[in-house]
Amino acid sequence: MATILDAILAQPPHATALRSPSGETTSYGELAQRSAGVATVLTRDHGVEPGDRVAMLFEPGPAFVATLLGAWRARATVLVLTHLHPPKERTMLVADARPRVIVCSELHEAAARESAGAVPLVPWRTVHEGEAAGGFTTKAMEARPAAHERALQMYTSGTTGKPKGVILQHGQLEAQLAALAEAWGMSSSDVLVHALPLHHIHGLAIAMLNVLRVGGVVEMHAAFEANAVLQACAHATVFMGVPTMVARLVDALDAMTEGDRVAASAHLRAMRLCVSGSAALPVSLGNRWATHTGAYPLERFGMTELGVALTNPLHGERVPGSVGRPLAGVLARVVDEHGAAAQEGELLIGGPTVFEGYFERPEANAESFLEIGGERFFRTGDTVRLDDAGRVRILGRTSVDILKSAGYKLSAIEIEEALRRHPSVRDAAVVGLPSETYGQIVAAAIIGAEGTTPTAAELGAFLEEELAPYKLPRRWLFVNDVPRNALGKVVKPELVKLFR
Ligand code: MLC
Ligand code: AMP
Repeated sequence: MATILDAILAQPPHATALRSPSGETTSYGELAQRSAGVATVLTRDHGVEPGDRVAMLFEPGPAFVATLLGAWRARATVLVLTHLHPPKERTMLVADARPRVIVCSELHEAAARESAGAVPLVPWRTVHEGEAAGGFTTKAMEARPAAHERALQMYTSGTTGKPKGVILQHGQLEAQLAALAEAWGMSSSDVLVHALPLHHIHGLAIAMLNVLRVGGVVEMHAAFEANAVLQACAHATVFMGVPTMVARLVDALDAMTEGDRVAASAHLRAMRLCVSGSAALPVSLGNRWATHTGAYPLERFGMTELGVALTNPLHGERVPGSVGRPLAGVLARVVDEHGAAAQEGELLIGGPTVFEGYFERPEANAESFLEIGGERFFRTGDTVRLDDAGRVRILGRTSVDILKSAGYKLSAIEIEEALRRHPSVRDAAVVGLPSETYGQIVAAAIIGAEGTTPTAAELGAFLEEELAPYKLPRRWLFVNDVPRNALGKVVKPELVKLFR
């Protein structure tokens, strides 16, 4: 089986792979050349062996992609770090993954150094110097990972305080992207406007690698900015985003002058595909988008552990509020609490797109998989309803401790544990409040330690050092106690009501 790396290296060398918003381009040939340099430096100068993990910290752009491909040419597993994390969070991921090296851009060298501990740093400029020094080794030019080798280790929040490393093998990634390419008609004529973060599967694989795999062009934005994205849509065929981005784009369209709006709408109508995923798309928002663009967004369901599993059709009826049907090769089952087939219950996914397992988490792995009819199924933790036509509607999560805010999956437990580390906090309970724009907004109820009067500003400033900005509570409540059941466990649905 060919891998995503084989597919990208097989593209015509002169074809454009990447474009910046200001129009600088990088060809597939340049990516091939640069990635061979990265592989040479990693294997020859830093002793990277097949199966090692390689971490990377870059801004979006050609060096990011060349490093990813170069690490794969060295047959390493890639862990993408982000500047959005505070040093503590990055350090925790590095400690968990124990990479052989961290490759970093000049911009993020100081941040990478701060999180590296004893792990050697490979600054991007030394990759240039190393390339120039010795030329490419045959090993770096010719080595290719096999389907069963590990491609990515991506971190996702769970129902424990610590994020888990999701291991995706090359074959699993290829199965995900091949099924997507077929369902969404991806081709080398596609030009993607890309403004998603790259440390999650949506931005990294579902959007960027999906287009590079078929030889299309990815226009990489450093961050999401609604007007810049709308402008870029004038010369693109595809946009993929989370519902919060769809909301920001629609707000920006509404705020335009009539003339600008007519022009922007015309560009959006000319695009062949706009995808919304990572969280539920409110139907009212999908309809606002359709009014401006002439088409309801194509909504699909995915997970770090699976890539995209279910999708509405490219052509044919897109049912608002539904995430559609399984992609080709994806096995979907719905089971009740006893594991029996049901119309409503937990969604299970099996087949070749399902990840290998969580990195060094035997307990989580034992709990997460079920065997049905000799097939391995992953328990998604999503409660769904199946309609008579085989379409799936997502009803919510099986655990109240998993939140989705702006498309990011968050663990209430992780945020509570961080809050409890503050000396003025005796206890904390975190819930998600419903929001049209963000899906859920993080809210924290705080029980202060004896003799203290913690404030939102003080706790917010403390948490900024502990957690990524998108995990920080936006609403606070200072209370003597929170609703609890007879066993003393917090009753979170009751707590949500206190924030109204
Ligand atoms: C931002 N704001 C929020 C918020 N995020 N308010 C409440 N809740 C949140 N989560 C507010 C800020 O307080 C600020 O308000 C304003 O929005 C701008 O803040 P920002 O920090 O500049 O936000 P921005 O960078 O614009 O972030 C929004 C975003 C970002 C949508 C671009 O959240 C994002 O990139 N999300 C994508 C996450 C993602 O890729 N998930 C995929 C996971 S994989 P004020 O008042 O100060 O202006 C997965 C699998 C699958 O799920 O299926 O795809
Ligand atoms: P993550 O762990 O960040 O990959 O998030 C995966 C989770 O995002 C899924 O388990 C769902 O809860 C949620 N999700 C993804 N796409 C959708 C969607 N279209 N509708 C509702 N929830 C979604």
